[in-house]
Amino acid sequence: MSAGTDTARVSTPLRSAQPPQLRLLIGGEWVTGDGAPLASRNPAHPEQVVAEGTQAVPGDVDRAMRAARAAQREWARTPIHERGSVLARAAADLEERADELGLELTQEEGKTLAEGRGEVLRAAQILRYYAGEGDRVAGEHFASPRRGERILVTRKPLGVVGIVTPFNFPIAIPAWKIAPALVYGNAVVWKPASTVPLLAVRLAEALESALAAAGMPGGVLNLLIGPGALGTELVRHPELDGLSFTGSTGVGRMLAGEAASRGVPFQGEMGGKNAAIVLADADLDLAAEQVLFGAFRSSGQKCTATSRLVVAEEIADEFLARLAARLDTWRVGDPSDPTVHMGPLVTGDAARSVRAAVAAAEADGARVAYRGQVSDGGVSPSAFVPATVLEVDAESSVWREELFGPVLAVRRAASAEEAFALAEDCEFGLSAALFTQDIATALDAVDALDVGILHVNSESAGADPHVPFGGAKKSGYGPKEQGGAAKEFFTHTTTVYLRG
Ligand code: UN1
Repeated sequence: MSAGTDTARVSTPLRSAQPPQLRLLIGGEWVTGDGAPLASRNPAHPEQVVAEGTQAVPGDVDRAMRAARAAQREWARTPIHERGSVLARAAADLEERADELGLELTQEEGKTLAEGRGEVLRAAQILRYYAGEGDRVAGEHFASPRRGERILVTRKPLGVVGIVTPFNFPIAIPAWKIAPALVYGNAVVWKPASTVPLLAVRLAEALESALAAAGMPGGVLNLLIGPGALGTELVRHPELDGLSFTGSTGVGRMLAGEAASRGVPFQGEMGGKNAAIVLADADLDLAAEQVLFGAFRSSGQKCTATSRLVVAEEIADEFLARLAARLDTWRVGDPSDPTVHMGPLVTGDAARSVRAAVAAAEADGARVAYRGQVSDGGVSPSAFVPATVLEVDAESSVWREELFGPVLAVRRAASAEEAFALAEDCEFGLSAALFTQDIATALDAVDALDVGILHVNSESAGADPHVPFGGAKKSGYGPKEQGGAAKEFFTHTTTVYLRG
């Protein structure tokens, strides 16, 4: 942090007359972007501007990368316990402001108040987990075949890493990338989704204030708000030492290709088309509750959301009836109303494309097993999609393509083997949920399903910070995230042959 830099918060609370102003963070300075104007809007009330400002221009990537490079060495020389303390301080800040930031998240992204506040607290929990890394991280020590020698393997940061994050967890996903990047001694240039810039500013404020309070140089964390082209600029920058991305498979593979052509390590968390498999022996009430949570919380906008259901033929009608009964009590409306279970999608455009996919599937013969309604009349309907359950065949696009909306595609299976085969009939492999009371069947599923995450008797979404997170097939590329997997990605090793 350069002397005299104002580290006070740059934005004002949401309910003031003026919406909070968006700023970029480059080299420890909060600056106005030279790019096009940007306003984030409340998808439930699109006339409400949640935050506004201007975007970064491609040249800002170079400024941010240079600032990160200049700061990285000193940051890496700082003891890991001190780096961890910076994260703990930012976590405390987020916890203190969880109500305020949770409401802003709800207003900017559209998830419910409980989900918004929960996500802020989850981001704090992730920062706290990595804050403790100083007490855990260890190298290795090997015996040497030569007398008088020991061999040590020690871990070092990659250097300057790029982080590119999606809209759907505007603060938790950035936290679970930025926290390990920082604690292992990397400097960061972060490009969040431009639909959720205010929450990005909020996380960057918390981290930058904590960095400044610890006397760290400006430039350890840089925030660039702007269009997708900034991500391309980032991956092509000669100073880049690693890139971590969450988003669509198409963009991820493009960035992975660019990174590979420059020899830059890449970590990609991409799409999902996750199946819940409900077998005949399942606890049907539990399964109905968990399938509902998995498919419809956050309006289905999670890469881990349940978007396919494979249900055993003999209980299929009964199960769909129980799911429908629960959906009848599922309130869809203004997500800032605490009695509402599901809000809008992130934008009207996102909702339009999901509605179009559902209409196309119906025209192709999909049968509507359930369609809910928007229960709250006070919202603008453009960004809303009702909870929808469709019975489909194997060719249906809603069975194959990731929609990122509250739509569940259903097929019936005659046996557990057929159910696993239907679930596997998919190009994605992020997560799956299996509902059965038979442990042997559960163990069969571990072998039969090519997924990164398998839930037995719980919903397909969710992730803990201390265990690996990531997918197979089109869902992932490169090392996984979280826990020890994050250490693998954000560090490399030096093998030291040590003779006295
Ligand atoms: C969760 O399931 O709680 O983009 C997290 C996503 C995932 C994160 C899922 N990377 O939805």
